[in-house]
Amino acid sequence: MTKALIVIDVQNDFCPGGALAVNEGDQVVGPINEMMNDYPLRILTQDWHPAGHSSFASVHSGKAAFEVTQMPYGPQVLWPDHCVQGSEGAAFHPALNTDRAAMIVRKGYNPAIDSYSAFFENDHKTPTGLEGFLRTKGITSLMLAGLATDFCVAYSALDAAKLGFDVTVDLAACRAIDLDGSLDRALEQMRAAGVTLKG
Ligand code: VGL
Ligand code: ZN
Repeated sequence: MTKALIVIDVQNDFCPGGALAVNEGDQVVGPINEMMNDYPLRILTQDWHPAGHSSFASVHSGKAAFEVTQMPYGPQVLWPDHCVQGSEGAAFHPALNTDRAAMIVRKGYNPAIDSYSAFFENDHKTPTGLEGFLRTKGITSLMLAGLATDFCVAYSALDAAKLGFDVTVDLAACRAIDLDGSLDRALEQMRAAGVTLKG
């Protein structure tokens, strides 16, 4: 078994003071830096939207942040503007150890489609390329941590399980947005998909 650590979206905008702050989001940095010692291969993901991205409430007239709208690929939560390419908010948390990463997967750069998962855009079809990277490296087992438990971490874990990887999410190294019960739903979906929930 060859294992890899996938660190999801530990970026300033998801930490306290950021544009889409997750409660205690910065608390994941310490545990994640520690976990890096236990995995020979480490991958970071970075939410990376162009200005005016279609997931931003600001581009949908009459819609407020955290409302849901219909997109061609299904329902989409509308977010405050966040993780705009090159902005300080899109940068990794300054205390995250990024030096040890083998790969950084950027996602959400297609203006028309959001991308929560590290593997596929929200159409569930367009690949990011991460699967190919992991397979060519012989990786079969994944540990996931980061932000946010109920969106990007959960979507990544569910796709990884569907692709046949052995998947664990370390909940002590994750924090959630928790919108209208989204955390409980995500935990239930991950359990049902055979994802191991640790902590
Ligand atoms: C995320 C909402 C919008 C996440 C990213 O990283 O969980 N959530 N973009
Ligand atoms: Zn985003």
